[in-house]
Amino acid sequence: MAPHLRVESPGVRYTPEYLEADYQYHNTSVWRDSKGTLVATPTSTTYTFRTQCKVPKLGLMLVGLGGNNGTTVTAAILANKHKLSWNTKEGVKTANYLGSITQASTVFLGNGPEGEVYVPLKDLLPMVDPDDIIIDGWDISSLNLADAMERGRVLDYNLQVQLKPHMKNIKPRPSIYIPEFIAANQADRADNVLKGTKQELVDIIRKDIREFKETSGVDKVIVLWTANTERYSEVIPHINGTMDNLLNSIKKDEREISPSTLFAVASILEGVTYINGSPQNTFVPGCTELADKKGVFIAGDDFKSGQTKLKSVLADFLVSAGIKPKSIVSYNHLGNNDGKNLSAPQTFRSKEISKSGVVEDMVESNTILYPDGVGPDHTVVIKYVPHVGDSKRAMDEYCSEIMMGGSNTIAIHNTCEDSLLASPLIIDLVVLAELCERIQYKTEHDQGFQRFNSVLSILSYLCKAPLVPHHTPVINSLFRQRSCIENILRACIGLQPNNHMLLQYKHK
Ligand code: NAI
Ligand code: DG6
Repeated sequence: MAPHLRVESPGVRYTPEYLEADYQYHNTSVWRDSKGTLVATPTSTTYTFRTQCKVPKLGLMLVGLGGNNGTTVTAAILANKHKLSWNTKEGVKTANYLGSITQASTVFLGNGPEGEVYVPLKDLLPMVDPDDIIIDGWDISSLNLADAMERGRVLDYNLQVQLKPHMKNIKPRPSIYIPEFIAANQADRADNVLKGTKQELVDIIRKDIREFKETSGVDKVIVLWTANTERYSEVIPHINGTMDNLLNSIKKDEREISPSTLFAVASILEGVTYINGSPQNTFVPGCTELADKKGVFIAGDDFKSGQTKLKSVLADFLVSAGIKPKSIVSYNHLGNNDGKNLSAPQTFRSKEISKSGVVEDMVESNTILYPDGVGPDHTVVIKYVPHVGDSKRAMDEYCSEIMMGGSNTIAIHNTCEDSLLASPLIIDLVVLAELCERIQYKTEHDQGFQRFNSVLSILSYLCKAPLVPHHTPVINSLFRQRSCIENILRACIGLQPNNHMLLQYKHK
């Protein structure tokens, strides 16, 4: 924790190694009695959270290192690390981490003589400083990172000039390339590919991870997929339905196993957290079982960075206000390589699924508006227009039914500088996933401490299609997702969630 924040409570204990906190988890159990009446019963469970305070030296291996997101997040970390500033036509710009909740957002801590006190989210618990992250990774394109940054056309020229010396010697490792899983138009950049059976490829990726860890001197590694969107893998029980079947299928060089699943398997077998920033179903059932059995974290899917992030706010606002969205049309065009790859039907379908699913939980939450559970008409359109490059244009229309037969239309134009919105999310995914690796908990019923579930649903805020453990609801509401992060971090320091009731002011 930051030196200027201390929790004084009988249930919070600071030791040189740990921050340990007792926490009363209050919940409400709801069931229906024989007459069909809903019965709500308050429950309370005592948890103890224990967080290792020593922040490790972290290595981040990006799959798709040479892409717009890969080069941009690398550039951002280096620019912040070296405290770079650069001239633009709007004046001097300075490196920052805007868009990152861990680096640029605050949380309401409590109130006192100074009134309401807000602190940086990163001050709640010891977290990795992104400036210190060492980056490596793979790409099917051999371009070094300075040239790849230039190819991406994301960052100001004067910044690129300063970064080139720091990036020109970063060369992506050769990667796994199976053309059928991405658009055919990606073939012209695939000059850096590995050859071999699927088992041999997994073994090479595992060796790469070990070699990076040894040569870089990092204490731990996280692998994150920010490579192209793949088509969905067919889930075939005897191929990928169980851990054993998946591992055997890899040994037998089965066709229906994607590069992203091979990277996930390699990472899990190396004991390193694997995060999926794209929409494809990397985590086939066998993969999630492997992660569970190995006790390795996985998270995803698909960074929630712009148009869909706004949708997860607007849909929540409308439905929770008792206003009934009847149609949502999300159109966007973009001109980067992501857009080029998404111009193929099979890869577009992966993205269409992740961009469409984000309103389902909100529709299900309100049976007054949607008694039959049928939500609004919902259409997603993505067009590839090279001219606009990484500056994605998103245009949305929300048509809703309001009181007494009225209607309301919200039309939005949202220019999303895609990689500059996704890069801070990559940082948050990695910083929070690493923090979760240092947290253990036990309840009053448990003998010993345990880690979180291998599926890190706490990272849902950062994902369009949150991966959650079995029997756990998918929450897409951005407010609820952020509250989950805040409240788990507060629990780790023995603080209750903010209830926003302001009772302390009611009796003055
Ligand atoms: P990009 O096309 O610029 O970068 C992808 C990189 O992956 C390319 O350099 C490509 O050569 C490489 N690649 C493709 N297959 C590979 C493989 N098997 N192994 C290693 N490298 C491989 O795309 P961008 O804009 O960086 O986006 C990356 C991913 O993030 C895409 O799947 C995109 O849909 C997803 N995403 C992007 C968001 C954003 O930019 N705001 C938000 C949400 C998701
Ligand atoms: C087309 O929408 C390109 C996609 O990669 C998106 O830009 C990306 O997934 C971000 O999506 P959103 O809807 O969160 O802005």
